[in-house]
Amino acid sequence: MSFIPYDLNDDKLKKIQREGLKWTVGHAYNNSPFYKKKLDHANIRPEDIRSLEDIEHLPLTDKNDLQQEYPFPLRAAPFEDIVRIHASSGTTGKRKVLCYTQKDIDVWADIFARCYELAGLTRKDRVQIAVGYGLWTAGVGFQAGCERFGAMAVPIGPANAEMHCEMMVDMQTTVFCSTASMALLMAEEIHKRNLLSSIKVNKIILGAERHSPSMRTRIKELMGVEHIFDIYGLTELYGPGTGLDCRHHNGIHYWADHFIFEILDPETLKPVPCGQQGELVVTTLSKVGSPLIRYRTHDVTRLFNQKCSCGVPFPMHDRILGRTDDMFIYRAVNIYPSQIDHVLSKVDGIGSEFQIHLKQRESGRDMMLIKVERAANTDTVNDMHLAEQLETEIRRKILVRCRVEILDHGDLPRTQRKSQRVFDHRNNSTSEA
Ligand code: DLL
Repeated sequence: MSFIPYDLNDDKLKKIQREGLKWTVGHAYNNSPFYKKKLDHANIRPEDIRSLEDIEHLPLTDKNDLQQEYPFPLRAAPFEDIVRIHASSGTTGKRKVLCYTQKDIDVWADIFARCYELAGLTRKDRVQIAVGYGLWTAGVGFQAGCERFGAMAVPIGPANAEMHCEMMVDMQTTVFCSTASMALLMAEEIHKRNLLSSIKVNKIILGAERHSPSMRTRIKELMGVEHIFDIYGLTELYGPGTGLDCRHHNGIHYWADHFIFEILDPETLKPVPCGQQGELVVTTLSKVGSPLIRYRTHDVTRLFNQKCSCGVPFPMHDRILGRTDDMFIYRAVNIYPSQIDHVLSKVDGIGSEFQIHLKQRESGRDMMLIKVERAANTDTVNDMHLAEQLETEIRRKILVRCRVEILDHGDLPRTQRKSQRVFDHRNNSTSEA
């Protein structure tokens, strides 16, 4: 049995999207006071949406809308039909709470099962789930998808490394699912404990945060796995499982029969040509509890128009390259942490972990300190040279001066959740930029 509809073609997909878009706008207009107000304000009635191109007339929705409409923003179904809520913490303000009907939960499990199928799992696989359960969508998403797919879930959550190692050996886990940070933590732990010959993990599925190629390489080396799959998702759009890269790793296939992905220029909010990077904006096609109409994810990526040789009839987007809102301004230059990461990952002799600290000198001038780990099993003799090399590269590529401090491998904290990369100590605030 396949969860991926291999007989889908472009015409069929377009038809599903057109019908789904019309349904969503009508459903939202008739059942959600929030959307009715928004659409009325934009002078749009559901019957105005006739083709896929009409999506551009629809107003955008943003995280502020969700926070202002707390506690049940976007709700478009009666409470007796809502069977669950999930929430994700906004960095500022109230949590974003999303409502799920039973149909939403079922669709989510089905599309998540497609992710496991695309990653090449079989029902004999044993899937160790190391992401959080509870209000966060992560744990329950991975688990429901696993059960729907028919593999065996080992639902541990973000427990300590000791317990994960023990269960990995005893259960003979074959697939490990976590955030990118947790995968690194576990890979290093397995290496430290010399457990490689006692474990059977052959695939890792990771997501929830941006991670660099060097981080993936390090995890692969230490865990001895052939494939690491990148899974994308966000609470507002069911949770994890909206797409995954196949074994060719050319991009993330996303389930375009359940949502439309657009890429907009974050400044002009106009669509960019296919292949150009911009902000991902999502519209759901069948979500009942909390439908999304042109919801701004603030994630930066691009859409690809080439087909993948894996034969999956779904389009692809690039890995998430960063977030429009994690940009910080340093000495009048706009910088994304991913730009720093990109420069670091081109230099030999350093590890994948880094932190960016922004401070203000007494003179009032900003300064940036980048803490980066030396590669594993390398010695300190090159530290000064490495730091100078990195400072020069950053000045050349990002056009700012900074100071680089080289730390021992393993000195930066490892987390089971998402790693914080930017520490802004200016104006006495330590915040994640
Ligand atoms: O992080 C859902 C998830 C859990 C996805 C586990 C994958 C694995 P939120 O907490 O709502 O939901 O955060 C969503 O995380 O907008 C991205 O900025 C980031 N993100 C999620 N997946 C990836 C990924 C979950 N594969 C936010 N690569 C999103 C890069 C990702 N960033």
